[in-house]
Amino acid sequence: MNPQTMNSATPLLAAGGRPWPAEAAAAYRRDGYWTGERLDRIAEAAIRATPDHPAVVDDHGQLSYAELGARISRLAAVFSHRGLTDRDRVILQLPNRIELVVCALALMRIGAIPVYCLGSSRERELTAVADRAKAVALIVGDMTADYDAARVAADVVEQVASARWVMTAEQLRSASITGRELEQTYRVSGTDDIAFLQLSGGTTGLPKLIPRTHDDYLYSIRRSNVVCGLTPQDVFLSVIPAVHNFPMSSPGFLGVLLAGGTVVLTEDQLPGAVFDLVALHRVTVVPLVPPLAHLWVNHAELEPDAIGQLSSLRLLQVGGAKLVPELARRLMELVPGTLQQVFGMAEGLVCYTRPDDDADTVIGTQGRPMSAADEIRIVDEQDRPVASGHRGHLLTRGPYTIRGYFRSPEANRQAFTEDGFYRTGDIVRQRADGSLIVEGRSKDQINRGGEKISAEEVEDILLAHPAIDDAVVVAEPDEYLGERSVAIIVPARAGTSANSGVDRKSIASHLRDCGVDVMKVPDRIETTEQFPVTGVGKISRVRLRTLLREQRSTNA
Ligand code: AMP
Ligand code: DBH
Repeated sequence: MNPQTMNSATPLLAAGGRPWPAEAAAAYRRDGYWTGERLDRIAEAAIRATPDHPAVVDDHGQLSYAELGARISRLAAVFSHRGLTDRDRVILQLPNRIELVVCALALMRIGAIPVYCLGSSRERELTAVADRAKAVALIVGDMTADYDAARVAADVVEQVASARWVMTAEQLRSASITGRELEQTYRVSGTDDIAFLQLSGGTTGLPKLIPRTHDDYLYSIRRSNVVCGLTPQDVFLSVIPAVHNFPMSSPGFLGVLLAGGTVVLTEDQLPGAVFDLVALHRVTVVPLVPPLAHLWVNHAELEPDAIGQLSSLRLLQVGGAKLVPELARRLMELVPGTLQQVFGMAEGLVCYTRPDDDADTVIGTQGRPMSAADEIRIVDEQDRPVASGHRGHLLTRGPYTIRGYFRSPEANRQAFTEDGFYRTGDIVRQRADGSLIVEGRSKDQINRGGEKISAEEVEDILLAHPAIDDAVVVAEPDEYLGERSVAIIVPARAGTSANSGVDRKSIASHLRDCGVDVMKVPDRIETTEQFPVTGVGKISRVRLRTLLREQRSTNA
C-alpha cells in the first residue's frame, strides 16, 4: 500500500526551485512541522474511520469517503496507464466540481504535479504556464456557451513542445467511475519534493509558479485546522474557485478532508442560491472574498427572512483582499460571533483572527501569523526594521513559506532576501499583540476583489496594440471590488488618428484576441498625452493614481 519513496539524486524542487537549506529543513523535521506524510493521503484517516460519511458534494452529486477513496485510486490507475508518472506536470483548470478534488489527489498519488489554473485563464496564460512548467498534459473543464476549453487546450498542446494530450472534465468523470480499481504502488519522490504548483498573482510579465511540497503544505493545513477548530461535524462550502490557495488550504477543502468533515463545492455565486445551500447542508464554515461578503450583507438587507438560513454557520472567513471595517461590522451583525479575517498568500504565510479575539481585533486587524515558527520582519526601504508599531514592508520566512519560485532565478533575486525571507509586497503595521494590519502594497499589482493582476503583464499586452504608444495600468478604488484596473494610454500619433481604436471595447477585443484572461481586461481606459515622471525619469504610478483621484473628484 505504501508508495515507495524514490531516492532521487535531484528532487524537482532542487532542480527547478530553491529548497529550504538543509539546516532549516532538519529543524522543521525535528520540531515536528514536517512529518513525511503525503498530501494525496489526506483523506485516509476518514476513509478508514467513517467510510459512509459524505466527503464531497457538488451541484450534481456527492461522494462518501469510501467512494472518494475508490475514485482516487481508479483515476490514479487511469493516469498511470496513460503514461503519466512521477514529477510529470499537468495543467489543471477545473471548476468547483467533485472531479477537481478526485483529480488533484489522483495526480499526486502517482507523483504527478498538478498546476492549478483559474477558470478565467485563457490561451496566453495557459501557454506560458505550460511552457514554464514543461507540462505534459492539460485537464480542462466542460465546454460552456462562451468557452471551448478543449479547443483552447489543444492549441496549447500545439504550441508547447512538452505537452502531449488533453482530457476534459467529462472524460475524467467517466474514467474515475468506470476505471478498474487497483491499489497499486507507484514510485514517487520524497515528501520534501514538489506536490503541486500554484500560480502567483505576480507583479511581472507572466505568472510565476509557486512550488509547494507535501511536507510544508500539510503542515499549513494541519495548523489551520487547529486554529479554526475543525471537526468531523464541520460542513465547508467553497463558493470561491477551490483552486485558490485560500479555499484549498486555509483550512480549505483539504483541511476538511483531513478532519473528516464534508466539503460542498458550488459553481453558483448568487447569494440567494448560496444561502439555500448553507441551509440545505447545514454549512458551518465558508471562506469569502470581500466582494462576495458585500453581496451577502446586501442580500440579507433586502430579504431579512434569509438571515435565518445562516444559523448553522460558525466561521465566516473573509480574506484575499482588505476587508474594510465598515463591511466587517455589517458582517458581525449579520452572523454574530462568526467572522474571521484571513490574510494569506499562496507563497505561504497565513494569518488568522482567532475565534476568541475581541471585536476590535476581528474588525480592525487581518489576524496574526498562525504558527509560532512564522518569522516576521517589518522593514523600511533599506531592509532595516522599523520601530515597533510603525508601518513597513512585510517580509516572512517559515516552515510553509517558499524560498523561491519555480524556474525563476531573476524573480527570486527580487522577491527573496539573501537569508530567505519572502518579500510579500504588502505594507503592514504590527500591534503589540502580534496582529497585523494591512495598510497598503508596494507591488505593482491590482487586487480585484481578491484576484491579483500584474500591472506589467497587462501593460506588455497593451503595448502590442498598434494604436498604443505607451501604457500604464494602475488600481483605483471600487466600491464593490475594492479595486479595479485602469489602463492609462498614450495613443500612437503617427499614421493613426489620435484615440482611434483605443476605446475599452476595441482594447477588450484586442486583449481577448491575444488570449488574455477575462478578468485582466482593464475596467476603465483613460488616455493622456504623456505620463508624469519621477525625479529619476521613471513613470510615476503614485502621481498617476493621484491624478486619477483628482479627476474623479472634479467629475463627481
Ligand atoms: P497571492 O500571492 O497571489 O496568493 O496573493 C496574496 C496577496 O493577497 C497578499 O500578499 C495580499 O496582498 C493580499 N491579501 C490576501 N489576504 C488579504 C487580506 N485579508 N487583507 C489584505 N490583503 C490580503
Ligand atoms: O489571497 C490569498 O492568496 C490568500 C488569502 C487568504 C491565501 O493564499 C490564503 C488565505 O491562504
